Amino acid sequence: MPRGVFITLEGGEGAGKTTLARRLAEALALAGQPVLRTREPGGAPGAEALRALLLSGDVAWDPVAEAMLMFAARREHVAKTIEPALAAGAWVICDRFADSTLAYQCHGHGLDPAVWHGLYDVALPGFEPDLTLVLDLPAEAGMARAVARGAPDRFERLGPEFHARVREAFRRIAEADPRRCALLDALLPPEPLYAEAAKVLRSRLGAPL
Ligand code: T5A
Repeated sequence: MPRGVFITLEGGEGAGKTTLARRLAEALALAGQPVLRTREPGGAPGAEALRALLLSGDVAWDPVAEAMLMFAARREHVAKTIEPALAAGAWVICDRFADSTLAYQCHGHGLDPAVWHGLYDVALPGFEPDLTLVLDLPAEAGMARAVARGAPDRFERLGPEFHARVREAFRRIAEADPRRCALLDALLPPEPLYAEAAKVLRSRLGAPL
């Protein structure tokens, strides 16, 4: 059984990761490829429990503690969900992964990137995505989508400068690792954005799309 492929989708709030992940998973499944769609934080029972703690908004986490919890959830997710699926030959499409911790906790909230590197080495030694699609969207467009969905609260709580820093961080992550990452214009409507993503999956991974 050939090992599966691990694809992550990254980007700011409302960039369209969930919409694109769903579309890619449907297309791969239609082509006969076993596929698993999952998300972070979460994706395994323990990791979902940590997601509730992290995103409930009741605790103003210390940045190091928050990053540790993100990586604890991630380790649980990889061990219980992602690795078994890859071993069974599935293609795994994951909505956010470790780049989100670098962009949000480090570049957004000011955590020292050395902490991120240290936690990564402990939690996921030698493990990384085969491909990361980085959805690039101006912060104002993300805000407009949040308003259109009637849920601007979290977006507004963090502020426009925070989202601008996160966007810049994702752009730099993609630029620094072009072998793993592809930067996509998330201003594109859903179907053209899917077409761009499918092109990347075909050319880099031989996807049957
Ligand atoms: N977080 C997460 C950290 O701080 N550190 C970490 O390490 C991790 C893993 C996750 C939160 O946790 C933080 C980041 C986040 O703040 P979440 O609820 O999972 O929270 O939030 P997001 O991942 O940001 O999910 P969103 O739903 O906000 O955004 P998506 O998934 O990027 O966007 P999507 O597909 O839901 O679409 C949003 C809206 O835009 C429309 C959709 O219809 C929807 O209304 N849309 C488009 N409109 C126009 N063109 C397109 N191409 C569109 N695609 C979607």
